Amino acid sequence: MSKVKYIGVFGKRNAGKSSLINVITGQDIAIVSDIPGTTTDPVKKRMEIFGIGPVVIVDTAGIDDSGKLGVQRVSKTKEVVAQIDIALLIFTNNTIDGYELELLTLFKSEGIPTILIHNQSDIIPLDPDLALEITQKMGIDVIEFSCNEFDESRLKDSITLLVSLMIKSLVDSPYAPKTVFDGIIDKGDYVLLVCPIDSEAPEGRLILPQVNAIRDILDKGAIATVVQPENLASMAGADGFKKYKLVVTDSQAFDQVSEIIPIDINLTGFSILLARSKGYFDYYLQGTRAIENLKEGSKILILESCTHHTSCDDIGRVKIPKLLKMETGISIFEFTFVSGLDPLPKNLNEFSLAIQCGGCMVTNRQLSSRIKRLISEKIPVSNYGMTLAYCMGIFERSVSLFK
Ligand SMILES: Nc1nc2c(ncn2[C@@H]2O[C@H](COP(=O)(O)OP(=O)(O)OP(=O)(O)O)[C@@H](O)[C@H]2O)c(=O)[nH]1
Ligand SMILES: [Mg+2]
Repeated sequence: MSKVKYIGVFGKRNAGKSSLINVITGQDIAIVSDIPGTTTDPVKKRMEIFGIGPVVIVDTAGIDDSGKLGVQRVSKTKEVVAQIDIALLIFTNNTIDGYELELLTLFKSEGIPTILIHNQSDIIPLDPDLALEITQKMGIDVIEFSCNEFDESRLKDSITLLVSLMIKSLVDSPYAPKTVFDGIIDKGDYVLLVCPIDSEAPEGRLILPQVNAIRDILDKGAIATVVQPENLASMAGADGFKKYKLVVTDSQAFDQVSEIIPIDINLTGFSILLARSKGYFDYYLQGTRAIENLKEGSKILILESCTHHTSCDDIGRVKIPKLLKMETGISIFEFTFVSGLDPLPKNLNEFSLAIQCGGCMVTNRQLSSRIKRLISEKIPVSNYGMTLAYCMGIFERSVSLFK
């Protein structure tokens, strides 16, 4: 999965998009001129921004371009929207009209964090009342900028402010990849990982969520103990499991592990941590609680994001249907399965619940576009790990540490 962030720069012709890119990169990368329509095709530049890491900045043609070729350029500019993680929309002269509003609506519907940059403020300064109104109404930050700022330290301050807003937006983004244990463990903490090695475990290796967890524990300077469920009982020290800040188990061993690990020790599952790192976690939490509203004949959508992992296949197609029936006492549900990146069914509004797999094989963006569709249709969404935990009666326990 690519960690490079894509930053799109948009605005009318001559607003200063290419100039801004040159200023941010400190290089003469993009052609700048006072002839409107200088940039014709999206131009990508890869660079490193301190605090964000590797990024690709995409310069675009002006959104107010006209004529036959102009219309084609504008449609190319709009195609860029599907690729970006953050949008910088440049405007001047305190003017936000239909062109900017159309883009703002598009960014909003795509869930793309946006920053408005009032450029050429050396000619006409930003009206602070307008900035306040935009921020209050749309929740978007507006900054005053001038690419022609000759005072180096002032220019540097403006760029620093812009970068800090970009970092904030990326962190707030619904698909911001948090690392597995962000905000949960610190340096020196002990974490106990329960990884069953049974017929479903892949040959000679661990599965991706387990590997990611171990790596993140090491990155954070914490200490991992990795154990199979059957060795758990004999591991309890004189103080039980008190030294562990957290126990993480494969969801399938929830039952067994929750019986051994005392109730005052934090316990969660790999798939729950994975779901949290991929965004929409609160939506999954609510969605899982919708299991209690299921009725005889309710339609349930099972979303498998990979097509080849046999153990996941077994969880989605066999275990979850069986456990849901046992837990709810309802014998008839109608299950529909969607594999890989196949499109969602057309009759979405007929479903009472969707259950998404951990999504360890898809990008956050792919997962996100699917979840957003479900949200817009108001379909509750749970995931494999949370549903298994719910059916085993330990859902609230497995998510309590995130409250
Ligand atoms: N005074 C002033 N001029 C600026 C500023 N930013 C850009 N310009 C000038 O505005 C003109 C257009 O700048 P560009 O960066 O080419 O604008 P653009 O948005 O990329 O334009 P297109 O590629 O034509 O869509 C150039 O002459 C720049 O020198 C600024 O902050 N202040
Ligand atoms: Mg340009």
